[in-house]
Amino acid sequence: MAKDRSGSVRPFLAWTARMWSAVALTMLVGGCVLLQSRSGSSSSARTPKDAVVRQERAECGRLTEKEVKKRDYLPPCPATPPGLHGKLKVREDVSLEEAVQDLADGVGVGGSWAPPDCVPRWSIAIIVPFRDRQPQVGPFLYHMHNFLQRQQLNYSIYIVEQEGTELFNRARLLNVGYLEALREGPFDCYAFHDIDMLPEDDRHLYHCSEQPRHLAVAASNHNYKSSHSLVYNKYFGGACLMTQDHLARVNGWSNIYWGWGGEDDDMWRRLSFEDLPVWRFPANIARYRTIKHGPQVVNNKRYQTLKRNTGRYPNDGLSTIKYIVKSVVRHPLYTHIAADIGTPLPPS
Ligand code: BGN
Repeated sequence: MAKDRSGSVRPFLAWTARMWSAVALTMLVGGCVLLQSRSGSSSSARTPKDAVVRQERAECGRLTEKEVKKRDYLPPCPATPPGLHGKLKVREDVSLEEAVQDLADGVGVGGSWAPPDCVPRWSIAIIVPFRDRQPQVGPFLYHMHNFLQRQQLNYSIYIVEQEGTELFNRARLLNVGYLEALREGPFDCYAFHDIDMLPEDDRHLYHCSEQPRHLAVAASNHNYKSSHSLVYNKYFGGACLMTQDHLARVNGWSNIYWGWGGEDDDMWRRLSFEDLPVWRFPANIARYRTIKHGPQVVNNKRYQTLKRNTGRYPNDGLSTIKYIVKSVVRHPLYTHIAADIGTPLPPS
């Protein structure tokens, strides 16, 4: 699927056409407030879900065919975005209201955006697993919208919240976010992004390539020690980028890690089994400020579970996840998906 667009892999015209259908689609889907309840597993509910999406598009569409055509005349965005700042200030004190006031005018309802004056090189879905972190929503959205817009990306932000009181299952939420975003895409690139990770340099370009990419190389919670050497080289947590093709090959994320830790190591293993080496930007650019938060409940079984991953991933992931989408609400700066993602299996 998505090839590196900086190369000459694809004929320019085909690329332009595909990119614009993605832009148009994102804008059409992003244009309304939607509250609904539907159930689904990744495989069984395909047809009814697609029918719902088609209906939403019909009801919420804002761009006329003529308007979409007009955008065909725009030039492609430059390979190096012209408005980058380099090192960024991170503001942890922005309220959601302030972020909305500052940014909502230019952003499509549901948190979608595309540069108005050029054809973006990449479309990207930002998928954020979430529970009990309300104070971090404002700083995250404020920072990320500014950051992604300066990179001239076509993006949509999805915050996926776990319903109920079970232990947090980050990886299931990532699978849900991916499958739901895919229905509105496809996007060239999927970012799996913790809400407390704020990039500190906008030369850290969010784009995909043939290899999966780890983003959160050096973070303040690890005193900016690079994961190449000082944290541990197989670190894949915090924030990463993958394509639809990568996700299909590894069957997405494991569903069986309840509580903190291990699910990112499991993904690393999946990628190694598929001979997909991970790449990273240098640590002086791939830097993140981590917003402080309370303690998390650790998954004490994570080492055990991880050891059992000796290739079991075809039977644990996107193909097997069962979940119920409780609501999808298009807020001014993000789409909120609330999901029932089930419970852990009782110990056998
Ligand atoms: C690791 C965790 C990761 C987590 C990072 C954050 C484990 C499993 C045993 C290897 N992994 O230790 O899940 O993202 O810390 O620093 O605990």
